[in-house]
Amino acid sequence: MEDKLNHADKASQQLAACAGEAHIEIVWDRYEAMQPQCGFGLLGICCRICSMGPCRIDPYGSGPARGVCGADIDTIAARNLVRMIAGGAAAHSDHGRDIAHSLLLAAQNEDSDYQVKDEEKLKSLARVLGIDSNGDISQLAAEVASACLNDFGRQDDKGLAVLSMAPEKRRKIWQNLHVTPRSVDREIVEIMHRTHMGVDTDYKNIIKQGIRCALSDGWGGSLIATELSDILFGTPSPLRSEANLGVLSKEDVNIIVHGHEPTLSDIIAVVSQDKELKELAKAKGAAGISVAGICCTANEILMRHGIPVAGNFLQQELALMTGAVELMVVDVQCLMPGLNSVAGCFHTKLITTSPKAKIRGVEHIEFHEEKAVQIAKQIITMAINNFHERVKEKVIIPDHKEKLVAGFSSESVYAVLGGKYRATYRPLNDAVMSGRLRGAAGVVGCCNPNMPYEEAHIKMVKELIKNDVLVVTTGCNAIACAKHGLLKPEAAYQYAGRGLREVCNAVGIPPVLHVGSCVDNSRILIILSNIVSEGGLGEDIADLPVAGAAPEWMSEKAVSIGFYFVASGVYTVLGKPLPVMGSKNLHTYLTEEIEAEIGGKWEFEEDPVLAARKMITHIDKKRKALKLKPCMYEQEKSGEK
Ligand code: SF4
Ligand code: MSK
Repeated sequence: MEDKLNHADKASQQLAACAGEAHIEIVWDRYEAMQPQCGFGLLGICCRICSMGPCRIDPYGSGPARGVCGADIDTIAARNLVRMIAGGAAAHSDHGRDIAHSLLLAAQNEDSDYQVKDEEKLKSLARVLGIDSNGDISQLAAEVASACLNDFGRQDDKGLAVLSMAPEKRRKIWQNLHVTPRSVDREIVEIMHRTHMGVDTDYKNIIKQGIRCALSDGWGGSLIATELSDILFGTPSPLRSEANLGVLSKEDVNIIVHGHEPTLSDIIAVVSQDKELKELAKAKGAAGISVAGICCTANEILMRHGIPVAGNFLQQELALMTGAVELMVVDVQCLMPGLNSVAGCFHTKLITTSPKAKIRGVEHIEFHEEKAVQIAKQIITMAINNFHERVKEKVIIPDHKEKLVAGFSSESVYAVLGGKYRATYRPLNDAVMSGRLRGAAGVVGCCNPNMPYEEAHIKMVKELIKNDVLVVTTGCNAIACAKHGLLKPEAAYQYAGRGLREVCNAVGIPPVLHVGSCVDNSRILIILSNIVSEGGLGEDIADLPVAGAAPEWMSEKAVSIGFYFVASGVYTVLGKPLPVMGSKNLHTYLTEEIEAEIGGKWEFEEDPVLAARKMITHIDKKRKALKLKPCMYEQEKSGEK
């Protein structure tokens, strides 16, 4: 396990060692026990879609070249891949649907615990959807929520209403390729249909549907999740906070919220400030109540409330290893079933809240929007009442945390760059055009025990900012960057190239901008769209000097995210490859041929510095195509080297 944690933050190293000493099994132990993993699975060439199989094709030609039904290696790999897209798009989009329902409920019930927090954003989305934005706010919220819900189950072929937020040229490309998403649910269903035994066998045609489904996630379900969350919970603006396991408190009742959805966690963040609950905590011997987050639920409440982040995906069990967590409440996605056994070694109560995500043997308190405050109070009270069970001798809170600035959104980027009086992307476009900024990169995604923990995230981001590439980040990469000090404005002095440093200095931003949770990758799409509309950098996202990466990806959601970036025209790099390496044709299609059709393509590169260099080469290629001067301080840097 040690080699996987050599580059990890000190808090994770310390608690992983404690788990080892106490013989408490955590994710890295289970990963080691699972070796060697199935080569056919890794290469994507095992099919178990029907019961004539499972069928495995040997890519080196020994053994049958086709499955029992006659499916070849390309068909099998493509079908497996697009089913991953369907899984990822479903997760994001179901999240989006739930937020739309929450907004509708809030609009219809004046006693609701939720209310519209960003009326301007509501009106602006209403205009995008062709809804008259004047009049009563509740009425408007209901109309917008209904229009968004309609995008999940439309039966016509007109395309999602929210797609109008994409640049026109891009939408035309999708139309010509027949990949314009028609409805969010339909594209997921159609993947499941097409990949059923004996339906679509042409690997390129299968990938086409994968693209349509991924687009229905990025420009549909995820975008709806982000836009409506901002309307309901507030659009983030820059704020300060802290990250890493050292944010847990020795004296307070510690509550960790984990998962992805903001509906309960946002209320917990607010209700934890309740005077009566604070007094109850004091009466039980605690100094107060501390809330901290894990994974994207953490990002949601960090962005809007400045609630500190305890950690990312691979730290969920480590957080419990502190022995200082009274209660961990989870909603959906990225929850390790192994949490329960670690919690069982301590006094920690683990609570599930979504009917979609129960864990056997774990107490379930079902969340209902209609009783949001009541349920939040019930959960916080449980945590307070559990404080006296904390065993002081077992408490190990690492002395490691980092300061950060988060809360960037497509709107706050406008305001930060353009100033209070003239919110605009012009300074950003000008900085790119003058060569002060070389370009921008979205570095996002999970962490994975199959790679040294966070090494690729940090090395890649540092290499990019050193070369004047502004980085925008979400999800677990954002938390990794926070823990390693890259979300502080001061990081620009330490790590950024001269051009990026000048830009960061001028507007007081870090060289890495945290734009939110996994669904908030849609913010990156909107930022790219806004840069195109601002003018001077081409007419389409594919023209921009930008690139994307998920250096330590793990989940199906990352596959869907990657595909919607590629399909939006972005060169996108993964650390470990997609499970397509068994199919030469599919691999060549995704990493080479697809670019001519859609403007973006995949790259697989495990070395994070080399991967960053490839992204920079791509960015330079795009600058050249736009006839822009090379990066302003390039000469100077080559002198330094
Ligand atoms: Fe085998 Fe074809 Fe069935 Fe897949 S669909 S398991 S390749 S017979
Ligand atoms: S939480 S999907 S491990 S980024 Fe969104 Fe992190 Fe990946 Fe989950």
